Amino acid sequence: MTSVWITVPTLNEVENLDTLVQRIHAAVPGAHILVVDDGSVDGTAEKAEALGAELGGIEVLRRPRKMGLGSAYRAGHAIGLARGYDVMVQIDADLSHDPAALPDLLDAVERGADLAIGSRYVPGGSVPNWPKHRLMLSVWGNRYAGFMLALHVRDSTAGYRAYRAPLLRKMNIESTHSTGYGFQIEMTYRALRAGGRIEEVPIAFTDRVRGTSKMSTRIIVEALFLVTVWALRDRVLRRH
Ligand SMILES: Nc1nc2c(ncn2[C@@H]2O[C@H](COP(=O)(O)OP(=O)(O)OP(=O)(O)O)[C@@H](O)[C@H]2O)c(=O)[nH]1
Ligand SMILES: [Mg+2]
Repeated sequence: MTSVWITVPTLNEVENLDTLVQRIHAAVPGAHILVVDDGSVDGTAEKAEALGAELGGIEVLRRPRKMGLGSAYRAGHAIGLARGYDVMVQIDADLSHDPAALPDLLDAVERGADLAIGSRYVPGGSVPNWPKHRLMLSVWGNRYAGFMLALHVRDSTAGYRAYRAPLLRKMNIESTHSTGYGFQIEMTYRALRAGGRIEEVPIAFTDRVRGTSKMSTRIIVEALFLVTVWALRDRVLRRH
């Protein structure tokens, strides 16, 4: 049977954790959860530890301060790989990514995908609550990244993913430095360059109901800047 390792990055998500864990357990009963907490001040790490003691199959990596989303995934995936898990999943803690879609992502991997992306922009995918300007920013950001890096992926900034271990190993994730959207795009780019087969699975991305967003303009600007740098380096200057 396929073993599944799920990394959940958290920064002050105590209000969402209970529901998230229950829904993950309901969707994929045998999955192991690692909460990577960056010094939350609302008791997220303590809550995660309590849930682990109560339910089992949940552990917490406590880090002292906010180190960024990319760094949280690098740490989480690396531990899952080192422990020999078959599939490494990443999911936001704020319930924007519905755990009920996990079986769809895992089915895609089971059918042969090396990376399954929970995608808002393939037929059947949606973002029901976003205001028009946010949707446009995301859609055009994705088009820019797709065009510049020849990704052929509709939603390369998506954070809801399942990686098969051999691909993740080939991607040398520890040598990435980006964070936020830039990190998701870099990982997509690396997956393709490592010869990975990517499948996009439609999801509905709902806005967080509880807690506060950590998204910032800086993260968007960083992503656009990095995409431009990678494209110039690899495509225009043809240095591979
Ligand atoms: N460990 C860790 N987790 C983080 C960090 N920044 C954000 N997160 C978590 O990453 C997930 C996504 O962050 P969000 O604040 O929801 O950002 P977003 O989904 O891009 O933006 P929204 O649409 O506004 O929610 C959530 O589970 C956060 O708690 C960080 O620096 N470290
Ligand atoms: Mg969110």
